Amino acid sequence: MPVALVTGIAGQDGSYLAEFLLGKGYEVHGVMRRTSTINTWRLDDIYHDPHDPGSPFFLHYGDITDSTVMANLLRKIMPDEVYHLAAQSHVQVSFEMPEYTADVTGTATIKLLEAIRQLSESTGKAIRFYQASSSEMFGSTPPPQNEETPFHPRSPYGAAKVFAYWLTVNYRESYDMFATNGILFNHESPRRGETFVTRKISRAVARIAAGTQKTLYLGNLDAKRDWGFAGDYVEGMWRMLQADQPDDFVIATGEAHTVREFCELAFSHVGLDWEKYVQVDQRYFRPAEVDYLLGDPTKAQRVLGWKPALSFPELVKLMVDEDVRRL
Ligand code: NAP
Ligand code: F7E
Repeated sequence: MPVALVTGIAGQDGSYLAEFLLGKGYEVHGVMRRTSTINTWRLDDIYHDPHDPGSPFFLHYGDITDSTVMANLLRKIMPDEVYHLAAQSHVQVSFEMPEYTADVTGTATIKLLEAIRQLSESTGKAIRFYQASSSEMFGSTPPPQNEETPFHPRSPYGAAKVFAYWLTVNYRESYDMFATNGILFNHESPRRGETFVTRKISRAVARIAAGTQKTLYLGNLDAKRDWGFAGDYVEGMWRMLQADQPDDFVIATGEAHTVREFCELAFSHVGLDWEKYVQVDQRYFRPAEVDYLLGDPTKAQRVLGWKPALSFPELVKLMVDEDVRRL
C-alpha cells in the first residue's frame, strides 16, 4: 500500500486530495495544526472514527514551521509521497502579515525539503515531493501564462511562493530529488474558505435569497481569474508524482472570467439580479492587484493526460447550490 503524507490536510485541497488518495488505495497521513476549536469539517466524510484500527487515514498534529516535528513525522511515517499543501494562502492577508506569510508559505518549504533530503540520504528511502505553487507567482506578467512565463509576484504571498518554487527546483537539481512544482491556477469548491471571493459570493447569494443578508460588499470586480474545480485539480497533483520525471506543471482550465461575471452567474442561478445587491467597498482592494490570470495547461494535458472536467457555469452552480443547501 503506497503511503502519502499531506500537509494542510484540513484545508480545501487537503480534503479533496485525501479522498482521492484513499480511493486509490493509499495509506494517508495528514498534518494539521492544533486549533482551539475542531477544524476538520472538510474531512467529516472520511474521518469517522479516529480509533478505528483498520482505517488507512491518520491525522497528526504539527506546525509546518516546526522542523523537529516535521522531521519526526517523516521518520515515523516513511512516506512514499509528500504533498506540501499547508500555507498562509490568503493574498490580501499576506499584505497584513508579510513576515508570517514568508515564514509559513516560504521558509517552511526549505525545512521540509531538507528533512526529506536528510531522511532519504540516511535511509535510502525514495520520497517524491509535491510543492503547491501558485499562479500568483506570475502576478503582473500578461496572459496566457505557462511553465515558461517569467514570474512577477504582486504580494508577499506571491513572493513567498516564488521562493518555495525555486527551492523545490534547487533541491531537484542539487540532490536529484523527485521534487515537482504544481503551478495551480485558482480552484474553488463548496469547501473553499469563506473569505476567498468565489465562496464569499456563493455564501452571500444563499443568504440574500433566504433574506438573512441584504448587501454583498466586494473589491475589484474587474479582476480576471482562471477558475477551476478543486476536485479536478488534486488529480493533477497526484499525476505529477506518478510521472517518470520530476518537473513543473501548470494546472488550469484555459478560460478566464471576471469577478463581475461570477456574480452575474451566481445571483442569476437563484433568480436574482446581482446589481441590486453588490456594492464596491474600497476595503477589499489590495495594495497591488493581479489583474489577469489565464493558464495554459497544454503541458499537463500532453505529459500527464490531465484535463479539467467541471465547467465554469457548473462550478458556480455547484457552489451556490451547496451554500443554499447548507443554509
Ligand atoms: P487552504 O484551504 O487555506 O488550506 C491551507 C491549509 O494549511 C489549512 O488547513 C491550514 O490550516 C494549513 N496551515 C496553514 N498554516 C499552517 C501551519 N503553520 N502549520 C500547519 N498547517 C498550516 O488552502 P487551499 O486552497 O487548500 O490550497 C492548498 C495549497 O495550494 C496552499 O499552499 C495554497 O497556497 C496553494 N494554492 C492554492 C490555490 C487555490 O486556488 N486554492 C491555487 C494555487 C496554489 P487551518 O485549517 O488551521 O487554517
Ligand atoms: O481573489 C478580487 C481580488 O482572494 C480573487 C488563493 O487561493 O488563488 C487565490 O488567490 C480576485 C482578486 O483569490 C474581493 O482582488 C474582489 O483579484 O478569491 P481571491 P486570489 O487572490 O486570486 C491563488 C491562485 C492562490 O494561490 C491563493 O492561495 O477577486 N476580489 N472582491 C476579492 N477577493 C476577495 N478575497 N474578497 C473580496 O471581497
